[in-house]
Amino acid sequence: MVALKEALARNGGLWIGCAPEQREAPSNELVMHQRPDFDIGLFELEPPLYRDFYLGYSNSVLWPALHGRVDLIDVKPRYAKAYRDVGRRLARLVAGAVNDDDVIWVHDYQMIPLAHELKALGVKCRIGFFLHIPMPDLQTFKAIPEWQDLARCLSDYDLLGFQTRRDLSHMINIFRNTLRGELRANGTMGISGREVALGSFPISIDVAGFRELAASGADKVSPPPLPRLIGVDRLDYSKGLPQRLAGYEAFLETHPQYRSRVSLLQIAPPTRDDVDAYKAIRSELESLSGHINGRFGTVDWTPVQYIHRALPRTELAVLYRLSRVGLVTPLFDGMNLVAKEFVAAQDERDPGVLVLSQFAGAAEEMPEALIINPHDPHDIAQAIKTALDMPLSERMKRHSALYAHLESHNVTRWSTAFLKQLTSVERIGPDGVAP
Ligand code: ADQ
Repeated sequence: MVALKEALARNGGLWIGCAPEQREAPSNELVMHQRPDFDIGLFELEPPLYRDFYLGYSNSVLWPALHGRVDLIDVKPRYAKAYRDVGRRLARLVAGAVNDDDVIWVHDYQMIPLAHELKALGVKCRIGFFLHIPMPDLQTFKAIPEWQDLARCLSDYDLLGFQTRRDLSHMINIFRNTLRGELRANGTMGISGREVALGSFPISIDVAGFRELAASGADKVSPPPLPRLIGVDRLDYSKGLPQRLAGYEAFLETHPQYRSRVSLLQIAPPTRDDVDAYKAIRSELESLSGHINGRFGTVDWTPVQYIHRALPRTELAVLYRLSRVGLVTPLFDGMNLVAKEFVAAQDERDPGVLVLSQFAGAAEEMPEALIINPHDPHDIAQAIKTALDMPLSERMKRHSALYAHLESHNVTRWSTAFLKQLTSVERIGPDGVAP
């Protein structure tokens, strides 16, 4: 979160986050770390509470539900309780660290109840929330047993930010139907006697910085022997990895002239390994890449190279730059920064082509990518073929349009736009009147 760190360093402020390690006897205070640019305050949780809050409610209920995978929701009353307990506990710690004229920017689905709990403690700051992952439609949202509580907690923020217009319209519909929210002409909603501002704020990257990282690193590396397709994703079921491999298999099957002429590099570091659904995706991917290599590979050619770990950023930037095709095929994704990194990393004199899922938030902003349906392997196969055959002039045209958009919509613009709107919201006390 380079942009947030920059914004904090610029304006002064405190970064509050969960401690990387849990303790049997957690501190009842924020554990402060003083730094020259901005201070950090960490909150600690005992291991069972952390498990139920983070692996449980956050990542076995909210993550699958908000990504439309209601079949993967694992409902346990103790998960929901831990989630609310953590919100209450964190609110007490935050309340002791802020003044009324501070603004608080809360990030992501793990922290939805925070504004509600802070306001219950009498905190009068302006509080904004940004959801990094999708907001699904009303019917999907209702699969979360606590959906009404969550909708109410969301309505306690002063400003709600989403990645896309798609997510924003889902939130508006949820508020309309569950809390009788009324949309005003200025885009705010009137809910239970107070005004909630909402907007779409597509997140981005440090575009020029990433381009520079890729360009300077690539000078020291020789290009791969074959045109390379690249995929870079946390190993998560929302990222459409099996579907991507099925698309690549369909491509090799229907275009035998490309066998031994391309390779696919898939980098997928482990994440949330303790959740069952993540163990399943790991073994599925290993077996699919083994299947493709067994079916098409030769003594001299391995069709799929699969790396199951994180790589340093510079190395990643260079790998993107030296790849002919970027494959970003999530089934559902808030934004997907890999799509933006791939474009930023390209050499504009000989750019690679981005193949992008219609269900990634990034697709709203990147129409010059080859947009595909990740559920259709033949669509992916066709896009791979189109990308590999695309003449230089068309690659340059598409890349320059994508790059120009990213350059003018970088991550600093994202954080500045959100904070500007949050600081302009009128401050309203918990009783609904301006203090
Ligand atoms: P993520 O689901 O983590 O983020 P994404 O936006 O693609 O998804 O970001 C992943 C980041 O991790 C990228 O910066 C990528 O470079 C890095 N990464 C992935 N694999 C890596 C590897 N092997 N080694 C090193 N780095 C690796 C959530 C939402 C997204 C949203 C972001 C930001 O799910 O939709 O775009 O937050 O809001």
